[in-house]
Amino acid sequence: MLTVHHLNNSRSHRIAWLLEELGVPYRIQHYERDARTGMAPESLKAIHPLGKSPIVTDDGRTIAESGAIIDYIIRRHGKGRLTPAPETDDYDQYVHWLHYAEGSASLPLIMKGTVNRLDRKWQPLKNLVASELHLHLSYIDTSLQDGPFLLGELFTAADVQMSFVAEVAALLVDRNDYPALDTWIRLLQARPAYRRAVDTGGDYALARAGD
Ligand SMILES: N[C@@H](CCC(=O)N[C@@H](CS)C(=O)NCC(=O)O)C(=O)O
Repeated sequence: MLTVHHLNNSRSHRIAWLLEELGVPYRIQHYERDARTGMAPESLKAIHPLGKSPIVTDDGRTIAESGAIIDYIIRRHGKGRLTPAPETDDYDQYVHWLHYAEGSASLPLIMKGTVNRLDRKWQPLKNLVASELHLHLSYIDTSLQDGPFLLGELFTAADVQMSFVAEVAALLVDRNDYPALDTWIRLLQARPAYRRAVDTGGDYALARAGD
């Protein structure tokens, strides 16, 4: 059976949620962040050398990196669900969002959390990060204008992958400044499969961010 190596309050929530959406059986192996540093325990490095969450193991395979994991689950277990057909233009957009989430959108979010702690002499860097963050959140917000999902009427695994960006953003900016993004993430969080993943994964503080 597929195992989700799940760190509390982390990106791996998305993987449990996707599996719940698909009705694919899985089990969760829980890992706890260090209370002081927030880092994953060393035991996760025994599963994959990077020791970051999420990781899945399945039928002798070990897959790390959330976009790659989502692609793996959709290809091997999805039976054509939650993805556009590969020959369509929608599929090109779907792949864009799968990569964009961690390849581009996450960086200003991580930077913002870090530079917030720096003193005033770092103001030029803080301004740059704030401007980049606004660029990305505005882009996502505009892309959702015709919603309700990233691909319009079609809910896909790209919404699952991108959800983490909106949830972290709620900790760093006023989500009311990005109304389409705010409506979208509330819609996603209300899905029964999302709620079931919170139940199986344990406390997920980001599910409450923005309330
Ligand atoms: N781009 C990676 C990021 C993985 C990542 O940094 N995961 C965080 C959890 S959200 C983690 O494991 N943090 C604990 C640590 O770095 O020790 C992905 O999408 O899988």
